[in-house]
Amino acid sequence: MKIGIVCYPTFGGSGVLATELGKALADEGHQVHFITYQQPVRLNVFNTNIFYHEVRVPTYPLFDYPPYEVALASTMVDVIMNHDLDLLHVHYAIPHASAAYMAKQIVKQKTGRNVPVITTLHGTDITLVGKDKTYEPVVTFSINESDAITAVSQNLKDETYKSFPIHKEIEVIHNFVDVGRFNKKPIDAFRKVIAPNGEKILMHASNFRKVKRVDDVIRIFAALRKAMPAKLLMVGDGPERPATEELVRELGIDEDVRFLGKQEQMEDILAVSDVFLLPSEYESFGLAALEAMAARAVVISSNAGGLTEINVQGVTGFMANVGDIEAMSDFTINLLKDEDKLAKMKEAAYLHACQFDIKNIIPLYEKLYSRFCRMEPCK
Ligand code: GMT
Repeated sequence: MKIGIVCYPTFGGSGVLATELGKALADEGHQVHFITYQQPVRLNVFNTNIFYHEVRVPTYPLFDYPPYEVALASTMVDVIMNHDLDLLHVHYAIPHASAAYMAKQIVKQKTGRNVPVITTLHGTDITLVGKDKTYEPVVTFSINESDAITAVSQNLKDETYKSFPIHKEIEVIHNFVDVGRFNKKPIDAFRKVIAPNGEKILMHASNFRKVKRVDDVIRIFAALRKAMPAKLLMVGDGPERPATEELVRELGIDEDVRFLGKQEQMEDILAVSDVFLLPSEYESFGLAALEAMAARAVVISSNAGGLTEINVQGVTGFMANVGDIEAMSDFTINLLKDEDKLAKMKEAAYLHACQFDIKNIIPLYEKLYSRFCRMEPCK
């Protein structure tokens, strides 16, 4: 099939998922056209089935806010018509679902063709931004007008029905991970630099937004440091980073915490990590935690949103209520003091992540697409 994929090209989970999906579909022989304002960060391969179309947003002195959605819809029209796309798959409702609706109507008027639009809901497009009154009517309309809607977890599906008058079926297709990529041997030299005395290594990765509760990560680690030597790797960047770095200095643990900024080689960093901390206020799914599990890191997280659909209490990790720093610290300390338990849980995390392997999830998307195939054979 010829599939158009629209996503945010940045480090966020929705962009990562959409890019990995497109790459896997291209490997399966589909022609994949990415339509984004920038080359997606994980689109770092050469594949003759992959095409990238940049959305250019010309500016004009009159525009305080350049009309990105109009430029995006126009680029979609151009790509659909010139590359004869079979369908559009948009990731993150705002503004991708409404731009897709507009593009669909334009193509219909010009050619009579009804191009199917599939919208995948990822999380904050529903739970934070989408609910805002400023966006809600357009979000509701464009979700309802999509030909198929998927959500990355059961929790997100439930949240969507709770918050928006959606009258269509939302299908749950869980996020996935390429287990083969993350199941890597640790690079000894890297481990030695980070933890020269064999200290345990903890890690957190996010966009450092309030919803991630990054200060809880630091406080959990500070409690652990009182009990035993350890190191913490903080991966990613975002608005909360300066305050987090300040907290680390205030708590006197700056010798043991490294801020690595945005990183592409997540598999190498995860491979040396024993524990992954994700105490978020909300996660529709928690793709970063799943990638950590595939790399054999035990996940200590909150029990918010879809995290309970991937982290298994006492088996692959441990979960506590949002903000319960004490419970998350106690578990971390007990775990890291017990080598046998740590080894068992690391293996269990890996085995559980295998259920979400890319090989199991891609066919679900292909099955969904095949419902919209035109008369010619698919692929
Ligand atoms: O976590 C973020 O703030 C980024 C956001 C995104 O859209 O890139 O992530 C959301 O989508 C991911 C991929 O489906 C999910 O794994 C994250 O849990 C979800 N984030 C939230 O719900 C806060």
